[in-house]
Amino acid sequence: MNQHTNPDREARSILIANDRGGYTIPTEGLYPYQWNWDSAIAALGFAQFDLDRAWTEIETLFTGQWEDGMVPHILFHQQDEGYFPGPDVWGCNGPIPSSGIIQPPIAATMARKIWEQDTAFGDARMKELFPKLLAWHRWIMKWRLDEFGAVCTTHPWEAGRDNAPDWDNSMARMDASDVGEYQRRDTSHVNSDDRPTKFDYDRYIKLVQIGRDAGWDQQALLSLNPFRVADPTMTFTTLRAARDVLMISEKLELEAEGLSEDIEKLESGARSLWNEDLGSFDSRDAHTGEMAESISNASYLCWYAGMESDRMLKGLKSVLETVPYPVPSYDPDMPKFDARRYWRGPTWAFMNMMIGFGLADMEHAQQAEQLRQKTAELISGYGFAEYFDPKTGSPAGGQAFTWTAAVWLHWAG
Ligand code: 2M8
Repeated sequence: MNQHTNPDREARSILIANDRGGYTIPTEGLYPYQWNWDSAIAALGFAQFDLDRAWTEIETLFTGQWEDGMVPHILFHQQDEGYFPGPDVWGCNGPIPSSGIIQPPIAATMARKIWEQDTAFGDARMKELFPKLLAWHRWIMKWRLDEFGAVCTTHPWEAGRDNAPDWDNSMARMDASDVGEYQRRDTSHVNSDDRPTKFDYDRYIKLVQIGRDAGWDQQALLSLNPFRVADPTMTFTTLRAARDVLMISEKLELEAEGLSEDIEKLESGARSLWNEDLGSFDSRDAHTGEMAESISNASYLCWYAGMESDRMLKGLKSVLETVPYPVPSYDPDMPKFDARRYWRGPTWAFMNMMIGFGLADMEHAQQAEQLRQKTAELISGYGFAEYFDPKTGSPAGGQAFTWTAAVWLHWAG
């Protein structure tokens, strides 16, 4: 452990150093573009010392919004050879070169927090942003729901938990034998043992090819895309965003027709992800109906979405007692747990923060505080890494990472 003596200062300098003018890259080298949910978290970090810059982060993200309301998962503002797949591989036609998928819609929730903090200009900035937030919500309701009202991810990158065990069975059913040659860039920046495997990467790229060949036509992709999994990340974040958008519309007297019905639909969708045998919220393959049997950190986002669960609380209490640096992205008692391989075990500080928001909102103040303190210990002890080994705390992935710095400033520190 290497104590970081002035984490406040360090966190601010990371945000400033990763600022590319109106948007923030997750980390130098590995991720040189604007990522959707990373930006929403970055905005919370900026809000602690520069509210104007916080709004700008989210506003820049929405400059990439497609005409139909979709907000891409990556905006390629400036070409950079250090990342693959770049804009040419995605072949999209939005207002800014971008990817063709989304990420968990947390922007509305983080924007609400900034709006509540900004008593001077908050209302004006929010009124501008609001129709864009609503359009994105409606796009998700139109294209991503399964028959039960749960929200699907159509690419492992869409849920943001790239190589989570949740997708293993669905990925194994996919044929990527004709994906062709390509050159990964991620493993030239960080240790390949900490990254997704080639088996997974072939399928990530194959899915991009399928989307591009279909011109990112969502109607066509409903049948063409072999990967469609209803998952807790997409479902809980969409539900929470819908609640926040509704609340904002009421306060600012803005039109938001149909939102209450959407919330009801999403609540039943969220309940449909409950796996009684596992005792957890889980993912479900939308093509086969098969549950993934995965307890992940996304399962614990139920409170963030306003869903109470005694079983989840019991599970979380045990994780807080038994795992030195919680919350692991995958249950350490399960055979597929891997302490360093990305979303198959490691702890992610920003996920902790969102779990913490939910716990605090639903009157589990003690667990929220315990999680906050443990996250603070992790960051002040091991630095601003992309993610951490939940058993030893050892840092992994990219360094000087934007969302870890933002979490420190807004919540943990
Ligand atoms: C990771 O995902 C990107 C693809 O989107 C990658 O591995 O290339 C994930 O951890 C994702 O959640 C995150 O938003 C992104 C940037 O930090 O990196």
